Amino acid sequence: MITPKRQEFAQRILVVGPAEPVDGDSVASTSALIAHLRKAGLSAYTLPTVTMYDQIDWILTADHIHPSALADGLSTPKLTTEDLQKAYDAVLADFKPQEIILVDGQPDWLGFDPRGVKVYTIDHHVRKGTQNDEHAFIQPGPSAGGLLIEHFHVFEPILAVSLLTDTFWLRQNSPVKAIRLLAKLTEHGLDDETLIDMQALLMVKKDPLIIEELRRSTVRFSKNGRGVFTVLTTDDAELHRGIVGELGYFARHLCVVRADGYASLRTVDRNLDFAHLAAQFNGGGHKGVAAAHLEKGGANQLKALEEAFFQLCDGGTSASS
Ligand SMILES: [Mn+2]
Repeated sequence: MITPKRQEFAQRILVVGPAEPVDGDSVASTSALIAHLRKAGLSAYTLPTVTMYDQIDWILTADHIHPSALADGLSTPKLTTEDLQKAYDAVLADFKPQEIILVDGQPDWLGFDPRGVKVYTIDHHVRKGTQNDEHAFIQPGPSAGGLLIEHFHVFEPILAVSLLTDTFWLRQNSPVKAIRLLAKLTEHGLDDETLIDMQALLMVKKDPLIIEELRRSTVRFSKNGRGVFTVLTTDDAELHRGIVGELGYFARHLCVVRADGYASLRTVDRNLDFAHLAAQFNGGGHKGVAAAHLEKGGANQLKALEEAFFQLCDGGTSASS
């Protein structure tokens, strides 16, 4: 087993996920690491997030966020912020974190200028290679929370959320490893009641606006019908997420582009590599789940992404069909 080079943490720590995507892994890992560090007598907080989804909005509470970032104008009642830099600067001035720990994202996904405070990254996105030094612990795994369990001995039950959501309920992304790590959590307080409650909270009713937005959107299928390319009229992150979920019932490969240029790519085909495709459009991720960032209203870029996506869909071989 790989032991992190870095063993000790500073007294005042700011724990954050990447600015985007905010997901079950980034939020649960942030919550778990804060709880773990506080139990060790350290002072740990996070920042408001740029977006939040109903399914996971119960995981981070006001208690996790540094009070300086909760001031009027810096964060909303939903504990999100429109200006991550401003929120960070307020915390920097009052709390003076000695270091920032970024969980579940590459260093350049921080989303704000750390103003010289050193950043330590714990991530399971390994496209740019693994790393284990004073700057980062980047190793493959089912989720960033999984790395916290296995390598940092963080056993907070909330990490079950990180493993379930990042493996899509043990369907992909090292599910057997995820099962082993979940088993470890059961030795540290994860019981039936907790796991049932967590899963109930993660399931929310679908928003009927998903159907309306789908009607307004441009939806095109690849020649073989296995891929769908969708351009939304909204940049609402929650609707975008809902539509990605729905389209998964219709196609094996998805690309859903938000009006602000954020694009989600997904496939259930292990022979396709969407991380590589996303990397050509200012993004990254995993082979099966990746995200790209287009310029807002960049018609040429959009066309290029659509062509490259359909080329993969139509040319890519399929393992199971
Ligand atoms: Mn993750």
